Amino acid sequence: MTLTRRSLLERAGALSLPTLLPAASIALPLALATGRASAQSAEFTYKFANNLPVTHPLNVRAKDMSAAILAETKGRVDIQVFPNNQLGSDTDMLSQVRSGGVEFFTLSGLILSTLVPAASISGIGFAFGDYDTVWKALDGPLGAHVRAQIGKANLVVMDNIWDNGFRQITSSSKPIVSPDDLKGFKIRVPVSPLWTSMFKAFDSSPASINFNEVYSALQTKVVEGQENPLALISTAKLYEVQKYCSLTNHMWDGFWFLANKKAWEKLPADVRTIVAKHINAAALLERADTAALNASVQKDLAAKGLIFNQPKTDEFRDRLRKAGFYTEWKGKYGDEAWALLEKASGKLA
Ligand code: X2X
Repeated sequence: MTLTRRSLLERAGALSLPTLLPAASIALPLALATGRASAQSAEFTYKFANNLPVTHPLNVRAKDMSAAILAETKGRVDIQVFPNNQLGSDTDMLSQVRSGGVEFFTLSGLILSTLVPAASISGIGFAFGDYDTVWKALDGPLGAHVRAQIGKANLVVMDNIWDNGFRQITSSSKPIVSPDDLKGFKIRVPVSPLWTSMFKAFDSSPASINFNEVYSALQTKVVEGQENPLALISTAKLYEVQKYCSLTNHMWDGFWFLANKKAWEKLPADVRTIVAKHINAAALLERADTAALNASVQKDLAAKGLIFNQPKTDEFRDRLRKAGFYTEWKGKYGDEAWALLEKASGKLA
């Protein structure tokens, strides 16, 4: 039983290691193979942990980024990438980046909102219709507002947010065609008050589950469905345990690149400049890769058996409005932050 579950999870790249294991004891054998001499000799050997499969554009670009940083710092900074929740769930990794157990971590603003409430604002349902609007807001005043709040929580955040994408709803039980199909629907959501609130507004039964447990939760039918961008439904092989995919585009999601403050400040100023430059440049490349993958992978997923439908997304947005979702969250973020959002999104509440 244990072995079967374990092997299935490993296949999905969803294996979570016991979180009680000290990170250091599992760090070396699991480090993403970088194809270069690991820098025993580096002055600063830092860990970058994340929740995504090794084949996701974020990890592909992170690997190149790490090599570029090692080269330009002349071997002084070695950033070892730990993909796929190898160092724990998002909840664990958030603790670790705060304590210094890992030096770098990418996290959805919505999950970060458990620490920095303002950070979930970019995930408000149907706020952004396209990527141009997303980047204008997140590279502009809305992003600056969120980054300032993250800074107040004693974390360092890089300027450019990385892309996860526009999220779609998958299901093993039935296609989601109209908002009524979400009534009572058992759906996994990431650990975040905004996500839970949004699906409660649809009268669903949302369950907060970290990403490292999603494949098995779907497989064992603890939940009927989940929602994620196509790039992740593909790279995390969620199509193996889901039948339907509804192109709701109900929200955009991205990852802030966080650093432990002490570890960051330990780097000499000129080294920090080099490291930040490469991280931010990699973010822009990753955005392009992820958008391209999200746009192109549907055919491949359909060939693997996922059945797609295109619902009328306005109906879903109207349902949120009627449920008072936008008014409630406007109240939580405050008028000033909400105005920054609506400047990009147009009127929501
Ligand atoms: O947990 C998820 O669903 C994921 C991978 O999309 C996030 O990190 C929010």
